[in-house]
Amino acid sequence: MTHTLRYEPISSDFYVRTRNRLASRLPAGSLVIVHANDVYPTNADGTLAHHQNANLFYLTGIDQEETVLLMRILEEGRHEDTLLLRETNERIAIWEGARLSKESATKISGISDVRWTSEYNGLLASWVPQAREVWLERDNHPRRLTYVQTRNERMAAALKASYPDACLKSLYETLSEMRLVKEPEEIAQIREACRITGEGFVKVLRQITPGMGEWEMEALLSAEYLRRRSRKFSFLPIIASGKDTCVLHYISNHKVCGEGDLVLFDIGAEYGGYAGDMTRTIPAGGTYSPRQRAVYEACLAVHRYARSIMRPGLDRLEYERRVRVFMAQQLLGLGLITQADIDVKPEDPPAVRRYYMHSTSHSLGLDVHDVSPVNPVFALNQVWTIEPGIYIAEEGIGVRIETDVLILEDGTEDLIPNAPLDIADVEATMAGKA
Ligand SMILES: [Mn+2]
Repeated sequence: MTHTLRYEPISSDFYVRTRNRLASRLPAGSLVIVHANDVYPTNADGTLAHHQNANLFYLTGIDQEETVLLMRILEEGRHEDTLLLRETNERIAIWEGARLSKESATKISGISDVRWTSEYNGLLASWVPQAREVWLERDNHPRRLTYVQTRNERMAAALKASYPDACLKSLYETLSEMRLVKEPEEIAQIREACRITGEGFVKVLRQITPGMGEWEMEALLSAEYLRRRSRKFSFLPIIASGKDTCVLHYISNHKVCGEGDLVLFDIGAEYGGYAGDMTRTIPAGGTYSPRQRAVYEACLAVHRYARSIMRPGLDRLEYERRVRVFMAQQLLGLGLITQADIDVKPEDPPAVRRYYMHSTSHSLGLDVHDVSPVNPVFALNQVWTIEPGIYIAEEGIGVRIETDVLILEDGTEDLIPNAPLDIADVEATMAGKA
């Protein structure tokens, strides 16, 4: 069988169920409008690669620019869905390759009413005035960039101008709640993204030697990911040696690593639109120094503690607080903070943030930092990262250890079990003994 996509797509049943669930959460008389993300220009006639709007992909499985989903919610959650596609023609086929036909779009999404985007304005003219509420895709993430107007925001503004009486609502909260809990089909995709992420890393780990460029390690990883049918890194990879292990979002990957350096890899492969996300911190020369070993062991103890308390029913902010309390003891043991620092506020010592300035866990899914409510309660079938770090800038030692876990009834499953975690396993892998 020939693949039409690089990845194995989720079956249309999933997208049908997802739209049913969304419809059941919205009042009758609602109109839902979700657009694809824009293709962003660079310079001259250049563009960035298209990156699909995660909510459109979540509701349709369609990974093509200029796509629009319209849903009309009738009584008792019944709904009529329409998919609008960029009309394909011979010229587009010659220059860019075939675009989706109406039939193939139906097969992917389970939506039978597929039309070309030329019908869009006519449909809006008849459906918007009838709708009691118009629900739009808005990115309300507190840390989103706001200096670029997204396609969804631009269309929202145009809609407001054309239909000033329409009651516009945001889908953000509802879709964030839905996406926090993963369906079995999504877990399978994330599992594959994580498998690729870990397997590719282990292959590369065996080839690292002092004198290698961070960019060379990035090239090796990219090859391992792409040959496993990932389309790209799920985020810009951080491959930081020496003092840059303490730079949280170092992405230039331009240095040569030295004999005694640690190298921090914060990397992930995407698969079928879903993200993997892992961090390992390894000794370039194959053996940790005594101080590097002590910091690594402390970070690993926090990692294990965090994993041991993550379970259904615990809310995220309380979890993060407990991890910081545990971290305080490790920082004390390393001589980085004092008992007096802890005594200032034992239930959440502020001194911890001197060496550990980010949070331990974020939800993972279609987005690397997946959308979720502000303080979610951990529950079955959520996927979270666990990524404590200790950053000692004055010593040039930064260690972060991250894996992705699926929340089970009474604990968690590590989705990247094959990447070495213990010092002995890291060193044995690098020595070619594991
Ligand atoms: Mn992460």
